[in-house]
Amino acid sequence: MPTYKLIYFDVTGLGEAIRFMLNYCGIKFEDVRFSFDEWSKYKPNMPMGQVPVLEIDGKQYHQSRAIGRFLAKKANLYGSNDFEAMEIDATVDSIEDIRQAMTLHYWEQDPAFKAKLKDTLFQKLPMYLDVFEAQVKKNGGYLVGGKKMYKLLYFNVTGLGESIRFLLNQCGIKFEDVRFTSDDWPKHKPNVPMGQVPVLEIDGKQYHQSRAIGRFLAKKGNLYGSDDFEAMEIDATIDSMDDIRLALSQYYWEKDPAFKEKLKETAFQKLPYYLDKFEAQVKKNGGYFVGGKLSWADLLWAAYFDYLSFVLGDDPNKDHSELKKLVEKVRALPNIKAYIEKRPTTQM
Ligand SMILES: N[C@@H](CCC(=O)N[C@@H](CS)C(=O)NCC(=O)O)C(=O)O
Repeated sequence: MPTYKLIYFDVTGLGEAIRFMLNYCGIKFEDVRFSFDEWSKYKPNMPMGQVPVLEIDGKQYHQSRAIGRFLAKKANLYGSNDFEAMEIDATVDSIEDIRQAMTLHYWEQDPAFKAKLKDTLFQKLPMYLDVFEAQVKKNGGYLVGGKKMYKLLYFNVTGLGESIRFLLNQCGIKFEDVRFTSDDWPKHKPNVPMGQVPVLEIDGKQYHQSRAIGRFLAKKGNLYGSDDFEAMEIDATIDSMDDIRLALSQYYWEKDPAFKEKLKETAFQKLPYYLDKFEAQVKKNGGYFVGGKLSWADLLWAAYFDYLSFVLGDDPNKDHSELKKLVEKVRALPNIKAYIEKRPTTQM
């Protein structure tokens, strides 16, 4: 885990947005604050003799907006595409223009010049506020991009839908959790892309395939690793989890007794091998499946817990202490815990 240190005065000013973003990203950081009297001690050691400065693993990064942009990308707060990113840049720059006008006026010592700066500021300010107000109104309560409407369509069970519910909750995305019974299913089947669910609707457009949806949300929630290598490891882990889920599902739902027995044999031969491999992986990665930190893979395994417990009639992780601890840890995450407490009780 990189170590972060933010160096700034003990005021809000230009440092506060960075403190907000670090907290929003869940990044632990040392919040180095000093008084104006102490500034001369720090100044010679800062890249442009100014703060805020963010130190990551001892390397210094400066310019508040460059730092902000870096963190915004990490937290998925930099729009959905290059156009939205440009709108965000423009908005941040306009906010900075008006903040600078305020700062110039406020700190000016010469009374005549201060009055002039005040005039300029108070001529500009209403226009800026009106534009920001209109922008937020137009964008459904946000400065850029607006709020998307999410709707998840799935059976009233955990199954393949549950990890998507976990991801949506973990990302703090509000969604309509549409759950239907098997009796209602024939009504829905003709209206979804491949006649299967889960389906995620975003602003009325339907997206299908649970892993495609999961990957999309994992990227949004910063749960898809730190680079392409970690993303590939997460994909491989998810695919292995799905291999074993599918083997168990095929056996469980098979009606032909002879075939069911055969499928059971195959699945139960595979299961300990998969669990041992997963256990070793979590042990090697400091209590998580990939990269020593929370990812989509951890959420998926914790979400499969209910379905696998139902199919096996037992806790799938009972003989694997690392997996057991991981599942407990994920299910204790504040957003996941709150969701589990309020979700409907289902048969599986
Ligand atoms: N590969 C698909 C599989 C989807 C799937 O098998 N969905 C099942 C529910 S878990 C379904 O829709 N069954 C009803 C049907 O096929 O009519 C995914 O991961 O989304």
